[in-house]
Amino acid sequence: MRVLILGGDGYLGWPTAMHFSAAGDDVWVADNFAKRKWELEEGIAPLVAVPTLHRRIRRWKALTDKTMHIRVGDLTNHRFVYNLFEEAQPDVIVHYAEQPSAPYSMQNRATAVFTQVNNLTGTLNVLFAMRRHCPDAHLVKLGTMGEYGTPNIDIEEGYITINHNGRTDTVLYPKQPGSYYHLSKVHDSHNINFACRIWGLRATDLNQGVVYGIDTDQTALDPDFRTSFHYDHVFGTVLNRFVVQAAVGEPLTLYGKGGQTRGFLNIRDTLQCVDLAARNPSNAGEYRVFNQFTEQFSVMELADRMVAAGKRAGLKVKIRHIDNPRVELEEHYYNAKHSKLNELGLNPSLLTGAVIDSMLATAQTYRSNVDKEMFLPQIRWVGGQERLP
Ligand code: USQ
Repeated sequence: MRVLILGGDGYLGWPTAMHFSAAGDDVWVADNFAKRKWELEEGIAPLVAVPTLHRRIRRWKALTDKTMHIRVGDLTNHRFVYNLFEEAQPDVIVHYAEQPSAPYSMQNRATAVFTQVNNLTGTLNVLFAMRRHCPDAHLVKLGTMGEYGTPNIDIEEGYITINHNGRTDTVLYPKQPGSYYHLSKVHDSHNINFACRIWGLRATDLNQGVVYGIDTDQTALDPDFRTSFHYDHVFGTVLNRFVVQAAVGEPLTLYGKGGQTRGFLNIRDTLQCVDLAARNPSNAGEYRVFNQFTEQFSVMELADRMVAAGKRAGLKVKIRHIDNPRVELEEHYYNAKHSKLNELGLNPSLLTGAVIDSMLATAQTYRSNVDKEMFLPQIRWVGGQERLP
C-alpha cells in the first residue's frame, strides 16, 4: 500500500511510519513540526531528545534499506495538502496531525481557538484534497474515546439505535467531551461523516483511548528511533507520567478522587489497530467508527499498579492526591464497547506487571533527563485568568 502519514514526527506518527515501512509498504510522512514549537512555548521536552525527522529517516534507510518520503508543511495550508495528495496518490491516509493535548487547549482563549482552528481546518483540507485528488483513498483518522465523555449508559461503537415516539433510527452516538481539544475531535467526526455521506469518501474514525508505552518493535532497533515520550503536565498521558514520577522518586499526581475511568492501550496496539484498519478499508461512502482501546482502568487502579511495580523494583512510590485541575466526574459508570478491532484480529498487549516493570526500567535509565518541575498541573479548567493585551 502507499501509506501517507500526517503527523509523522510525533509520539504515534513516527512509530507508525516505521511499522508500515518495515511491513514493506511505501511510506510518505508529512509534518510541520508544530509539536516541537509547542514544547518550546511550554518549556517542556520529551524524556529522550528526539533527532530531526530527516535524520531519523536517513538512519532508517541506512539500517533497513527502505526509503520514506518526507514532505514538510502545514495542513491548514490547503495548497500544501492538495500538492501532497496529488503527488503521493495514497491508498491510505493516516491522520495524526492535530494538537493532541486537552490541557494545552484549556490554557486560555488563544490556545482553545488555535486548537480548534488548527485541527478542524487541517481535517477539512484533507477531506477536500481527497475529493479532488484521491477519492478512492481510505482515511484512517485518529479520534478519541474522550468524544463520548462519561455518560451514565453503555458507550456503543460510534452509533446508537434509538427508539423515539414509536420510530427507530441509528444515529451517531451522543458526544459529551471534556475539553476544547476533545471537542475538536467531535467536530472533525461530524465533518468526516458528512464528507462520506455527500461525496462517497471512505473513512475510519479510530476513537482511541489513553495510550501508554515507550517502545515498539522498531523504536527499540536504534537510539535514533526512540519516539517523543512525554511525562509533563501538558502532553504526558496519565500512566506515562506515573512511570516517570515513580522512576525519579516523586509522588504520583492523582487528580481528585481517582475514580475517573478510561479505556487504555499499549502504543504497540495503536500500531496494530491502525494497521488492521488500513488493511481492511471501509466501503465507499461509509463512515466507520472503531473504539480503539484494550482495557478499562480507573486512575486509582493505575496508581495502585504503579506502587506495586515500584515495590518490585525496590522503590517506595507514594500517591499524592491533588485538587483536580479539570472539570470531570471522579466517580462514574463506564462501560465502552470495543469489539470491532478484535473482530478484525487485534491481539492485545495487556497491561501486565511485566509491561509496567519494563517501562519503569527504561524511565530509570533516563532519570537524569527528567525535569521534576513539569509534574504538577499548571493549567486549570476554571479559574484561570486570561491575560488581555
Ligand atoms: N490524570 C491524573 N493525574 C495526572 C494526569 C491525568 O489523575 O497526572 C487523570 C485525568 O484527570 C483524567 C485521566 O487521568 O481523568 C486521563 O488523563 P490523560 O491526561 O492521561 O488523558 P486525556 O487528557 O484524556 O488525553 C489523552 C491524550 C489525548 C487522547 C485521550 C484519549 O492526550 O490525545 O485523545 O487521552 S481519552 O482519554 O480516551 O479521551
